[in-house]
Amino acid sequence: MAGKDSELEKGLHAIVGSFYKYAKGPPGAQALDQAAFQKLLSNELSHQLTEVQGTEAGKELLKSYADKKVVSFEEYWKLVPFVCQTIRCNNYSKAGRKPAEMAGKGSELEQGLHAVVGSFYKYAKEKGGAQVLDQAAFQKLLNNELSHQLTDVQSTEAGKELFKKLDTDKKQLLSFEEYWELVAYICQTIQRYSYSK
Ligand SMILES: [Ca+2]
Repeated sequence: MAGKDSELEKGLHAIVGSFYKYAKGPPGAQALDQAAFQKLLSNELSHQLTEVQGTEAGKELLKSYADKKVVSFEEYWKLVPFVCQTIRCNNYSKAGRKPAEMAGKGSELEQGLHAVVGSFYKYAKEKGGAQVLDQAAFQKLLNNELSHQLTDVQSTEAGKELFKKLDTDKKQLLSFEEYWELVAYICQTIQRYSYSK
């Protein structure tokens, strides 16, 4: 598959990679201690999580996500949707800022998170008061944004199968939450193949 990775593909790699950039420990059990977690917040999330840039606030945030004193990948993964939720509220709700205001700003991780959220809204249409993807829009997203990452679902038939799998409420439409399952699946795959050895 020729060509460069899409913003979405780069973003998915940045989300996984940003954890491993700061994590320490034996392969398969890397985690962020408090200092590493604080570095990640300060270096990679300074535009997005402005209120946790102080050490005390960072410590509180760590406590709310970490089971022990360190943040595992699984726990980091719970923080990611929280940040995406703030992006959705700030940039894609009717009262929110325009997405363009963030363009070009931020770390690779922040731009990646914006790409993950923005890619959904790029193809979504409003139906019944919510933004959703129908099958045709989803196929476009797969073909235009995920052609390097999901090579096996580039045909319409395979895309339809994936759509069915993700459409858990069987309404023939994908909500952001259903799209999120795909994001999680791709990030797990990236983690397994690129970082678990
Ligand atoms: Ca659905």
